[in-house]
Amino acid sequence: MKITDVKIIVCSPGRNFVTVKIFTDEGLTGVGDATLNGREKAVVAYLQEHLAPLLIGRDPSRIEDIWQYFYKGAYWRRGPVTMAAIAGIDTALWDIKAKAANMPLYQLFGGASREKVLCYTHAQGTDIAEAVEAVGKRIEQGYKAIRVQVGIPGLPDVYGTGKKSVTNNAADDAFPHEEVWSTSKYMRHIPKLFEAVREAYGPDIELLHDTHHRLTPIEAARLGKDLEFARLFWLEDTVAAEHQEGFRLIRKHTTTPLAVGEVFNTIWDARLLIEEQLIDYIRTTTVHAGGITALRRIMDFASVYNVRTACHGAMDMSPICLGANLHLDLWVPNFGIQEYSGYLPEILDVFPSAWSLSDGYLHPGEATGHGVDIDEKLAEKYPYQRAYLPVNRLEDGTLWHW
Ligand code: EZ4
Ligand code: CO
Repeated sequence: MKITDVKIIVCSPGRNFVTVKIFTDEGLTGVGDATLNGREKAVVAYLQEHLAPLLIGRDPSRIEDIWQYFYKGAYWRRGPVTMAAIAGIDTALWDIKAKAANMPLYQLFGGASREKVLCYTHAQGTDIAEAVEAVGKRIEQGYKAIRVQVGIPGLPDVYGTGKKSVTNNAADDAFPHEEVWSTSKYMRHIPKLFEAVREAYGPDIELLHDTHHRLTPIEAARLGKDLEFARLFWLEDTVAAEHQEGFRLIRKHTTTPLAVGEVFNTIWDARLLIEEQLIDYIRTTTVHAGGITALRRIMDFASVYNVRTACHGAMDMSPICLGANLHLDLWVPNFGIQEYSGYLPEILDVFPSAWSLSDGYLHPGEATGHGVDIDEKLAEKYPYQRAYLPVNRLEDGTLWHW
């Protein structure tokens, strides 16, 4: 088999998505997600100008060699743009390989290790009462694990807690939305949120919380301690993990489980965190960590150290990324949980998917390949719109992590 053409498809059915479609001389095609939220066009250029031309005429079954060719062969390794571009190609090649084998992708990894994939979804509110109510709705929908975020008194709006932040898309603005942040106000309020949620729904429901990298290690240590009573499933992204050693300090002080890694691009970003067992869950996901080839390697490495998997799965990764993740999730022995924030109906129309959700569990389905496709005709109806995630500043105007 030979690769005959590579198409880069950009569409925006509510969110921007970059999709790689690879064509072969035997008529099989494969698709992969290459979306890098807020920097989409950089990946498009990287793919179109530098990678796609080098794929023509290659044997699509040589996935590992193609991965190494683009990773080692570039001299310039790693980085979100490079790794999202490689991921798009790699995912499309695995799709083709599984279709050629006439199997669902998880069979190529070694088959299913479980019947279904536990997922967690999001619930949020501008205040505690609203957040508690939102959790109740998610429980009614069958979810077993819920990430809860809440607005903070004294701060105008906080990412992931209100209407605007739910889509966090600035398509109608010329500039990213700017939010105001105060760590001390936040730290005082969050334990009250989880007191109220536990009070309302008891101990059985799994609860998670995401801090979006805004704390220092000692602040994270304190928050972890303050939340121990709530028995969280995890506390996510407490600090920016460029400084992996920072997690040693957090770990020393709290038994609240820790998750990090949605912005990691390679195994090297997580090496120390995993080797020293400084985290409990690694959040790397197919599209941002170099594809299935690279994510599988991270997952196997993590298994040696009892670190479990928890692929990032918010709406800014396409249903193709979720589909690919779910095949890994169904197989991976050290599976933890899969994030699932749901998709707008327009997105699901553009990306027909074999995966399904039932009673709080996902399943990748039994279609051959990874089971997700793109309706190119429909995608054309949703042209790209420049859009950004918000920006975060302290009350004095200092630009902050988020
Ligand atoms: O903010 O995907 O765990 N999920 C998250 C997401 C991220 C977005 C950023 O692109 O943190 O909501
Ligand atoms: Co997160």
